Amino acid sequence: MSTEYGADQIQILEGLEAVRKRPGMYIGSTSERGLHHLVYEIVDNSVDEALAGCCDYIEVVIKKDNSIQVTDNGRGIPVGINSKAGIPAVEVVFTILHAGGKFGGGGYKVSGGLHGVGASVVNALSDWLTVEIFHEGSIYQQEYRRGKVMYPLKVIGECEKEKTGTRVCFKPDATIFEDTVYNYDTLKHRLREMAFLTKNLKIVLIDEREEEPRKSSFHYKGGIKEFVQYLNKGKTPLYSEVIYCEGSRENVQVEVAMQHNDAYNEGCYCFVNNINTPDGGTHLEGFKRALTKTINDYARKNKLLKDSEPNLSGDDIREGLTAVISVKIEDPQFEGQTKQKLGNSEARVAVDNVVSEQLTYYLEQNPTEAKIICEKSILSQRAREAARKAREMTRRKTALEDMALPGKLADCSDRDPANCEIFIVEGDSAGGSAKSARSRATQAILPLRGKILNVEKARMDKIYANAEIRAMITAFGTGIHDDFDISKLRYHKIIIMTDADVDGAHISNLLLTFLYRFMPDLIKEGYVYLAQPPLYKLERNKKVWYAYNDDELAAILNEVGRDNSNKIQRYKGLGEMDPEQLWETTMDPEKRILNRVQYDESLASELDITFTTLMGDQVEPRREFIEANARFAENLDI
Ligand code: TSJ
Repeated sequence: MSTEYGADQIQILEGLEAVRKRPGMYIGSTSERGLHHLVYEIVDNSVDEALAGCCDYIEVVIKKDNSIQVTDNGRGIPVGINSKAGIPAVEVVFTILHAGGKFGGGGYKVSGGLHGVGASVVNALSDWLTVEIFHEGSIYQQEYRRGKVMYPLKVIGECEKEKTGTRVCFKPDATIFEDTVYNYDTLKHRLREMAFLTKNLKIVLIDEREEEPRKSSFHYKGGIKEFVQYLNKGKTPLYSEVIYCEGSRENVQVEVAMQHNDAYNEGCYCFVNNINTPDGGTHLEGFKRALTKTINDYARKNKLLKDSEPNLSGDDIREGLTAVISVKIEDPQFEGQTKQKLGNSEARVAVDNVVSEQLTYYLEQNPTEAKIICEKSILSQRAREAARKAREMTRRKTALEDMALPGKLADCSDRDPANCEIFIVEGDSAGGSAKSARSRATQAILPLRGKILNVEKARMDKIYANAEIRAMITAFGTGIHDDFDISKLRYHKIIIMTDADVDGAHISNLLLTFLYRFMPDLIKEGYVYLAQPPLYKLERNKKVWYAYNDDELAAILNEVGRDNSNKIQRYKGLGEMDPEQLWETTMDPEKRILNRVQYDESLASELDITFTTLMGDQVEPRREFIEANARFAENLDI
């Protein structure tokens, strides 16, 4: 190392050394999540340049060795000497902790979100990093290893004077991260989100690891308006235009886009400085308050709601609503256990003001849409009232009959939920086989008849009245929605067992939709599984093999040899197996394969799309889903 380093440089190294010692403090974790966070941290800087109006193109490349290259066409990180540090501004950016943007021309970042710690942290956690700046006809370059400067900033070539921008390449340090393989879909999801949130910015993602490079390109002229259309894909909007409000109050920039569809669930997605806040916070509160008050005021003023009728509740108005709320704020405060909830009270006021003012104007200008929204809300209010009555009846009943379990349930005898599992089985005949095959102490069987109610297409009152749904609710023991209590769960494994064909996949997805909407915690806490019945049985000389997919069958055939004494049976459904086979292949905890259903918070908006795509009226997207559905489940040999 150079001996010419002064006190300043030593301090710098200590700063970055601290990052390497406790990476979790700076990027949350060193798991896959932290690894991807490095990319977002760099791209955020280019997005800030776009927000400043100085950049409209960002390219992210995953290189063959899992290093990352980010290029933008912004002004280029300043290369002039920073007077305070006595080194080029770009070197400050990469070597001084928390330098994020507070150098040079001023008036820079709004960002600095959850872990908005900047480029120096990425540098500290990279095996190597290089930066190239295109500025006034010259290409500047500097390189670092594990945060340490390799040589002073130098000019390595010339470029056209008009070409400006920044390119950063880095390779995450394999001694710090548990895994250094990038996931294309994870990056794709987040970059798409960033493109929606920054209108007119084009973001391109390229994966060079495969022979045939993959490429995704995101460019949305309509910004979050297009985000709402994307989220409503596969649903039927109640009016054609997305409603859009935009404005600035108390130093908070507010953007809201929304549109109702004919389904019954609400989806409000909130962002602060382009970062998702799944737990909501003050911006969401401001939005809800404004929406509820504005719609009620309009409905009363226009006699759509009679004086004798009660106000519409927020839930009524948000039934079937898809909304994106995006605020940009100087100093965001994050609260709650996972720091995913916005705390700044000025955001509440700002969103409330902007939405109240512009939505009132919109309703006055668009009476047809206004009427549709009010009427949908009134219908919801009536259905909610009917559902409340129905629910009270179920409650009273259960209190009286002491949790009367459904008649079709073959319960297990063990009373410790941790030992118990329940199989939700499609059809009475498979249910019968499962009942005789099961291990009675710990395995319960609940057969469901034929078609399961699609909860995306039904209102509360109908859902509560549905026999299959009531059977599941009482069997699980937890209650639903506000009454949900996971400590009352009667089985720690809820196993969906359906035929290994398209109909079976459809039924399991109807069941997953129900669980996702009514008992999401069961999925979040990992209690829900998909059974995996075999597709083939192979017999030869009284010996039997089972194959769970085509590759396995091929492998078995290779091993035992392909000749005429092989008897291959393709199972079309669970009903074709006798109880013994069903036990051996699908239910025996010692031998079976279970797939745990995944719930990824950061994918909530995507999940929503996938579920509705499947459940919606359009047949094409549904088929696509069934084929792609594997990504919900992770293979577990338990
Ligand atoms: F994170 C990072 F620093 F490594 C990084 C920054 C990475 C990438 C890919 C791009 C950038 C970046 C920074 N792109 N554009 C900028 N812009 C500035 O730093 C900049 C340029 C000019 C002025 C000015 O006031 O003239 C101010 C700033 C902040």
